[in-house]
Amino acid sequence: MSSKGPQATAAQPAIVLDVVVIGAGFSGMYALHTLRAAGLKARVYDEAHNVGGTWNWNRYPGARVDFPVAPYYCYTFSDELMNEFDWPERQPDQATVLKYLNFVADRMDLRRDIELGTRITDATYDETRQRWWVDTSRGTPIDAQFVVCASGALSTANMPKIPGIETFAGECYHTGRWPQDDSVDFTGKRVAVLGTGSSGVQSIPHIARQCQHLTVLQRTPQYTVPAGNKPVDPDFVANARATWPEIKQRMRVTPFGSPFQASTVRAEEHTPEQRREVYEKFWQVGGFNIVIDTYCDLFTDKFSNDTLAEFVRDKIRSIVKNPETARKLLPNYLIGTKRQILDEGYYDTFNRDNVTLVDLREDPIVEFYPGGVRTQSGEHPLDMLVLATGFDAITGTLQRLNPRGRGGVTLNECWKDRFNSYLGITIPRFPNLFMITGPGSPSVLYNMTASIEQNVDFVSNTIDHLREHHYTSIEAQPREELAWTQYVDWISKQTIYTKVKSWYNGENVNGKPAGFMPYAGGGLTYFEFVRQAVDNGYRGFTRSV
Ligand code: NA7
Repeated sequence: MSSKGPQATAAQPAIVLDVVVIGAGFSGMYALHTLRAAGLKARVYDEAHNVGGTWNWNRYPGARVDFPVAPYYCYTFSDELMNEFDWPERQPDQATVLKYLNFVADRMDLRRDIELGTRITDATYDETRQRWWVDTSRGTPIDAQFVVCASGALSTANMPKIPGIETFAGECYHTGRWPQDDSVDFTGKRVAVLGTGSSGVQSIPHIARQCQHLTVLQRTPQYTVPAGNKPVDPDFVANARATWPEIKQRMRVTPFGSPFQASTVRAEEHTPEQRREVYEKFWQVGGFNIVIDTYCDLFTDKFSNDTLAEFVRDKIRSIVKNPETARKLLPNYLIGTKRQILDEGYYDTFNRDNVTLVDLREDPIVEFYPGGVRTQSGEHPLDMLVLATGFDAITGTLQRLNPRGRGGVTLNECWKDRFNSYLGITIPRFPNLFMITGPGSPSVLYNMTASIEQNVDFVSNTIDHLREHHYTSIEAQPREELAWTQYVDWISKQTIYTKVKSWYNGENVNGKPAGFMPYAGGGLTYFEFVRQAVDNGYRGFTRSV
C-alpha cells in the first residue's frame, strides 16, 4: 500500500460519495438500503461477481444455515421480505439463502448502487479533509466521508501451511472459495477433505456419496448433532408471518437472538435416566434444540456439560460400527466450546466402505506431494483436495485491507497485540470508519442477521446525528476502547468458549493475536451498552467539526 494512499488526479477524477460500503453480503446490502433511505449517496463494492458475501462463496456441497430454523435467519427490517419469500426448509441450503439475497437485491432495488467484481484495495484517511481516499481494483479513486466495513466475519479463507501443499497437482478447492460455476465433479475421484469443522462435517457425507474414495484428515474430532432438516410447515410460516412483530421482539431478548425460550431446568435436577430420555428426544428432533430445550446450565456447569458430551460420545459409539474409527471420532473437550455443528448423517458416513478416517493427532501429515498426501503411516493417493480449514475470522479481511488512519497509523499496527475496538464498531484513530459485526460485538454469537441490523442502524443513525449537528467526523476515544476491550476479554473468561482453541479466539490462524473476539455477554446487554452510549451524548466518542 502506498503511504499516501490513493489520490484523485485531473486525469483520474474521484468518485465522490458520502459512504463507501465494503462487501455485498447481508450487512453491505442492508447498509446500502438504510443509508440510501437516509438520503446519503452510498455505494457498495464487492470483489465477487454476485451479491451474497459468504453465501455466494460457500457453495460446497451440503452448505446450510446452522442457526435455529427458517424463517429466522433473515432480515427483520421489512415485512414485505418476510411475507414474499418462501423458505422451503428449516435449515435452508446455500442456494436458497443466495436466492433470498438476490431477491432482496431486486426487491429493494439495490443493484444500481452495487459494483461487483471490484475489490477495495486501499483506504487512507485524509486528516485535512476529514474524508477517506479509497482505491479499488478498477483503479478509480473514491473520495468518501465514511467507510462502512461490511466485509463479513467469515470471508477470508484460512489456507493451511503444510509442507509440499503447493506441489499437489490434483484439483484443490477451499470450501469458503468454492468455484462459482458448479464445475466441481467428485465422480470417480479419490478425494481428501482436510478439516472437520462445520464446512467439513456438512460436506463430507455429500462428497462420500459421489466420489470413488474419501479420506477425511481430522485434526480435532467434533461434536455434531443431527440437523433435523425438513420442509417448512406452511402453517408454521403462516403463523410466523402473522406474529412477526412478537417474534422479532422475542428474538431481541434471547441471548442468542433466536425466538425460542431456553429451558430453565438444570441437568442435576434430573436422574441419569431422565436426562438420557430428554437428550434422546431432542436428538430425534434435531437442530439446536438439544442445547436450547434441554438444560439451562449446559454451558456454565461442567457436570451438566459432561452429561451432554457423554450422550453424544455414546451416539458416536453406537452409530460408527468400527470401534477403532469410533474411538478416533470421540471429542474429549467441553461441548459447545467450538461452534455447535448440525449435520446430515456425518457419523454414519464413516460406515461406508469408501471412507477412511485419518486421525492427524496419531498419524500426522508429513507432506503433500503431487499425487497425494503422505502421513506418518503411509501415502494416500489423491485426485482432489478439499480444504475445509475455515477462516481468518472476524478480523482477517480488514487486516488484509489494512486501512491507514489518522497520523498514517495502520490498522495492523493498532491490532498488533489484540483486536481493540469500542463497542465492536469503531477504533480510535480511524475516524468515520465503522465495522459491522467487528471484534468486540456479539456478531457470530448472536443471530447474525439481527447483529448486522443493529450495527447498521447504529451507523446510519450516527451519520444522521453528525449531519444534523454539523459534525464532520466521529472517532472512538482510546480510554473507552481500552475499557470496552478489557470488558469483552473479562466476559469471555466467564464462559466456556475460552477453554479450547477455536476460530473464536483466533487460535486457528498462525501468528494471529490471541484473544476472544466476539462479545459474549449476549445481544440484549450489548444493545443496551450501545443505546446508553448514544443517549449519553455519544459517550466515548469524539465528534469534530
Ligand atoms: P472451522 O470451524 O474453523 O474448522 C476448520 C477445520 O479445519 C477444523 O477441523 C480445523 O482443525 C481444521 N484445520 C485447520 N487448519 C488445519 C491444518 N493446518 N491442519 C489440519 N487441520 C486443520 O471452519 P469451518 O469452515 O468448518 O466453519 C467456520 C464457521 O462457518 C462455522 O463455525 C459456522 O459458523 C460457519 P482444529 O479444530 O483447528 O484442530
